[in-house]
Amino acid sequence: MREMTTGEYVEWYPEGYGMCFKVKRKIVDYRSKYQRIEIYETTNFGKMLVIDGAIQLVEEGEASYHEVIVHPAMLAHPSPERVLIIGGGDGGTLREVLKHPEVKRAVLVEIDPAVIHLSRLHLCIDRGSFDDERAEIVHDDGVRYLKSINGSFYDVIIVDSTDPVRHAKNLFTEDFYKCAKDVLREPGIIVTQAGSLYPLTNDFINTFNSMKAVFENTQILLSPVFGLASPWGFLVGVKGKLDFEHVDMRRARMLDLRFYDAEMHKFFLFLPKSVRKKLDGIVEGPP
Ligand code: AG3
Repeated sequence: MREMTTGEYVEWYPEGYGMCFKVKRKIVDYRSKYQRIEIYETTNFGKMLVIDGAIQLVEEGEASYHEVIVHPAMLAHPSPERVLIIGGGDGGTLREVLKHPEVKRAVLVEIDPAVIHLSRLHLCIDRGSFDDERAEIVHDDGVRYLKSINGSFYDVIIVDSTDPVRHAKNLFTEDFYKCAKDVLREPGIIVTQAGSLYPLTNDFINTFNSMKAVFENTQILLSPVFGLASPWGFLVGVKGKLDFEHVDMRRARMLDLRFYDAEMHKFFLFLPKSVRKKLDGIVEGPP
């Protein structure tokens, strides 16, 4: 259940808690073929993108999401030349991926052209990345796209989707992870947003189990994302051998970042005790 009262935007999470912002005005309210897309101007944190009632990003806080979904995985890979982004129509993930000089090609598969169009028009997120010559935009369903790829092509796959409902549901399944593993070269790495860690929902646990059934090394990353129910969880799956815990921070220092550095990398890998306890036997937590 989500509601809007004058001057406030409230997102209620299904478990009965919420996230709210004071808003000055609504800039966009558009029903595309796939979903309802809204953009608001908040009083203090820039513009906010909302899809089907779920807050996707707030301009002033988006680095705490985009830098985390991108850089740990990109830096764990020795040469991330070919990157696939599924979802990510606002362009934030693409922007961060293209900061890496190793990238030769970044393909963004977004099912809904309206998200890209409205984000480019109203948000200050992509900062020109859609026009980068290394970027290619495809409008397709993520699973269908993966099944259309012949052989192993990508080094890194980043799933920057909405919550696991409706058309995004099949991006969180074992079948999806099998297809993803097939298109990854070795070593390869996949990262997906997976939902809030408080409370730890069955959706989160199911996604973790689906990924773990396919990728021999599966890890949870968390970040205090501003605008989402913090701490937000991300899952990482590794094909072949990559040291995800000790990444090359010299490469990170060359990037122009606001949120991510060596200290934060360590922080992302620590899970709260209660979460570890709940996942006991499923997840190897840090000591
Ligand atoms: N994508 C996923 C955020 C999930 C939001 N869920 C919620 N608010 N219930 C963010 C898109 C940023 N590129």
